[in-house]
Amino acid sequence: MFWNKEMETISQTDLEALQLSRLKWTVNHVQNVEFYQKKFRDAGVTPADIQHLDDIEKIPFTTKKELRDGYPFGNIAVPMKQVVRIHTTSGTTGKPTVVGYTRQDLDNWSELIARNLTMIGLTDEDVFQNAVNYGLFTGGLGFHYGGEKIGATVIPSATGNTRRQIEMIDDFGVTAIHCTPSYGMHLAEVAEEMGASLDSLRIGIFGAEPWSENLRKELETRLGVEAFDSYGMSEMYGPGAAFECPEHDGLHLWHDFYFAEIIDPETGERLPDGEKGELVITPLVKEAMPLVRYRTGDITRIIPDACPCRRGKRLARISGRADDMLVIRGINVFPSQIEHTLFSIPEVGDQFMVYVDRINHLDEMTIEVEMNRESFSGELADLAGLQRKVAGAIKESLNLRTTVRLVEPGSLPRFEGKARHVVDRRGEI
Ligand code: ADP
Ligand code: K
Ligand code: ZN
Repeated sequence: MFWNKEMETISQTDLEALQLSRLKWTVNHVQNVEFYQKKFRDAGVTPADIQHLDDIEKIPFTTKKELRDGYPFGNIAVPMKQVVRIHTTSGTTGKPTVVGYTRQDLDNWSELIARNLTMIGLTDEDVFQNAVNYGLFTGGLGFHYGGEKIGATVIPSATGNTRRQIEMIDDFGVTAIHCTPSYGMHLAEVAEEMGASLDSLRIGIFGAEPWSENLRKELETRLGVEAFDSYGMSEMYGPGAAFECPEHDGLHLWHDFYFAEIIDPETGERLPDGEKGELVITPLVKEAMPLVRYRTGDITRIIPDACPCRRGKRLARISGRADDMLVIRGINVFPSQIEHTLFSIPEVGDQFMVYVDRINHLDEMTIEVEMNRESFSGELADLAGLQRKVAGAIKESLNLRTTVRLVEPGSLPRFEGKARHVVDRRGEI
C-alpha cells in the first residue's frame, strides 16, 4: 500500500536526477547560515562545484557539536518569521540542539509519517494511540499529525499513567500503538498485572532508541502486535525518516527527502553499500534548518538489494550510537547486544542495568538483571546456577567476563521515554 505511489516507486534514474536537483538547492540554501558560509569557504568549495551526486564528497561533514555551538537559532536558514515551530533533541549525548520548522517542513514531515503508516497497513479505520512524550520531543507531535493525515483516529495519550493507557486500549478499541520499546515492555507488564485483553491491538510501532530482535519477539507476543521499527532524529525533522516495512528486513529510507552515506567513523572515509559504519545524512528538502553531510553518530549499513515491497535502498536496523558503544577491555559492545542475550534466557525478566567501572586499571562490567516471578521464588541453589548461566551466555555471545547480580522483579527503573541502561563510571574518581 502506498501513500505517495509516484515517490515510493520512483526509478533509480529519476530518483538520482531529483536528488541532484534538490542537493543543488540545499547547498545554495545553507549559504544563508553563517557557519556554512565559513565551512564552504574554508574547504574551498562553492555551491557551483556540486554538479554530480558524488561531488558531495567535496563538502566537509557537519557534526553534532557544531550544531550545539549554534544554540539556539544559529543554524536557522530562514527569517524567524517563517519558523512556525521549534523542537529540540532529547539531549541524550549532551546539550540539546534546537531545530526549527517552516510550514512546508511540517507538511513534509507529516507526509513521511503518512507514507510509513500506510506502508504498514494503517488506514482511516485505525485507532492510533500515540504513547510518547508530547512537547519538545519530536515523537509526539510528529506522529500525531502523520496519523491525522491518513485519517486515523489519533489518541494523544502521551506517557505516564500506565494503567489508564491500558484501559484506553481496551475501551477505545486501539488497533495501533506508538511508544519506545522500553515503554512497550512496561505497558505489557502492567497489562498482564491488570489482566487486560488488548484484543483490538494489532500493530506496535517502536523507535527512538536501539532495540534487539529478541525484544521484538517479546513485545510481539506480550502485546499481541506485529512490531515495526521507526527511526529518525530531530535533525531529520524527527521520527519517520526511515521505517520498517512488512518484510521486517531493514528500514526504508525516504530517498527523495534524504541522501544517505555510510562512513568509517574513525577515518571519515566513505564505505560501499553493505558495509557497516556511521550514517551521514543530507536532508534534501529541509527549509528552516538545512544540513549538509550531517554525522548522525548512528551505526548501520545500507542494504542495496531490492525489497519486494517497493523501490529504494534500505537501512539495516540501527545497532546503536557510535558514542554508546562501550569498549570493555578492548572489546566493542553495544547495549543492544547485551539486551539480545539477556532476552534469550527465559528465567530472567525484561529489565536490566549495566555498570562499568575501572578497578585496578581493569574494566569491570556488572549486569544487574531482574529475575522473573518464577525464578525469584526458586531455591537459593537455583539462583547461583542462574547467575552462572547468565554470565556464561554473555561470555559466549560477547566474549566478555561479567559480574551478574540477580535482583527482585520490579526493582529496576522503568522508562517512559528513551531508556538509559548503561552507567559508565570509569571517568569518575
Ligand atoms: P537525541 O540525539 O538527543 O537522543 P533525538 O530525540 O532526536 O535526540 O533522538 C535521535 C536518536 O535516537 C538517533 O540519532 C538514534 O541514536 C536514536 N534512535 C531513534 N530511533 C531509533 C531506532 N529505531 N533504533 C535505534 N536508535 C534510534
Ligand atoms: K478515522
Ligand atoms: Zn519493503
